[in-house]
Amino acid sequence: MQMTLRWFGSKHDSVTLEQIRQVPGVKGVITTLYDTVPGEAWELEDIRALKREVEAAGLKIAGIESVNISDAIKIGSPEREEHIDNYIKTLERLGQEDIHMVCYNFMPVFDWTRTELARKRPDGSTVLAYNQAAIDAIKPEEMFDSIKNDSNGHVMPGWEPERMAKIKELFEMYKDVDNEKLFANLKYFLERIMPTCDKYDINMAIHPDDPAWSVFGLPRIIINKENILRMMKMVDNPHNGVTFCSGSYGTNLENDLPDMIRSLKGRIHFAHVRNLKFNSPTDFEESAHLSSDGTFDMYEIMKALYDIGFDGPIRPDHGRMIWGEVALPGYGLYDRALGATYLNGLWEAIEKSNKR
Ligand SMILES: [Mn+2]
Repeated sequence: MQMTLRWFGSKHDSVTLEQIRQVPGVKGVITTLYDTVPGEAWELEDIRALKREVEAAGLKIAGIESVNISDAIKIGSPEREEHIDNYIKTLERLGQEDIHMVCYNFMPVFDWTRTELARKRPDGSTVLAYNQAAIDAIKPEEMFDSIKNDSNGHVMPGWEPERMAKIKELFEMYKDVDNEKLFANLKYFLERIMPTCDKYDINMAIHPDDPAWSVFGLPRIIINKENILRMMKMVDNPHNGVTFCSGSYGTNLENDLPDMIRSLKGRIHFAHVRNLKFNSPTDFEESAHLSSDGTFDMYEIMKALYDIGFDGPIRPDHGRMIWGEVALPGYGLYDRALGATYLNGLWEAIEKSNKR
């Protein structure tokens, strides 16, 4: 595996490449072009400029998170043809620049949902949290206001104001899209892009839905072992793969995370590893990475990744806000650096004990 951190670009991120470079074992970043619009092709020159900037700091681009999928592609409306053609152009240009992993998601309207961005834990740290009762009590448009007011002045990825201004319109667009239709539209998209992925050796890594169940009545398909294996079979190409995100699949306590990892051997192209602490099955918060601070056995998760021969990029995903840091919620430097170091330690121990 290659340890990485997500980086939101010099324009948006309070964490610098120079800081990331000093986290032990981190050699790459996961990033994207933040000013692009889903459905449009990325310019080669913009990709090159991003690459130059990252490489000048002594790091490499280990993958893109995300090249976003337009609503037309998810809904299956006529503009999807042009949007998929543009997606293919983006993939070709990434491949030409030696970038071979692309994360994306196929969630309608919301990329991810939390009800609190700064829940205080007993140690004084603040974390992102989710409470189903809070979701049930509000309308989607109110959800956006609470995210906006809670995000330390940053624009949260997936919650851009331009997009959220159209929220009612978005719900209307998805009204005829159920789980089966979403599966069919995903299959259509993947079949169109796979020849390009084969040509440029690009691993597509779908991110699970977060939380792993329907919110506000919207369809959700990338939520459990059964559905993800269905997706792997429906387009049976090794480039059609998965981002294994423990914190997203793990929102549903019925998901057996190590078992899911083992069943996806050869198809996990990217891993997000973090822990959650459950206060009840429908109320959880993002704890420190350490097993004993949360609900998951992080050793078993890393062991399963090791056992299937996982060699792709991995990142500690979200962290707590600690030591007075002010940053994008979930994406401060300090706790993610602790997370990376802990995961590196687990990996070293697993590797060495396996070789004895
Ligand atoms: Mn994730």
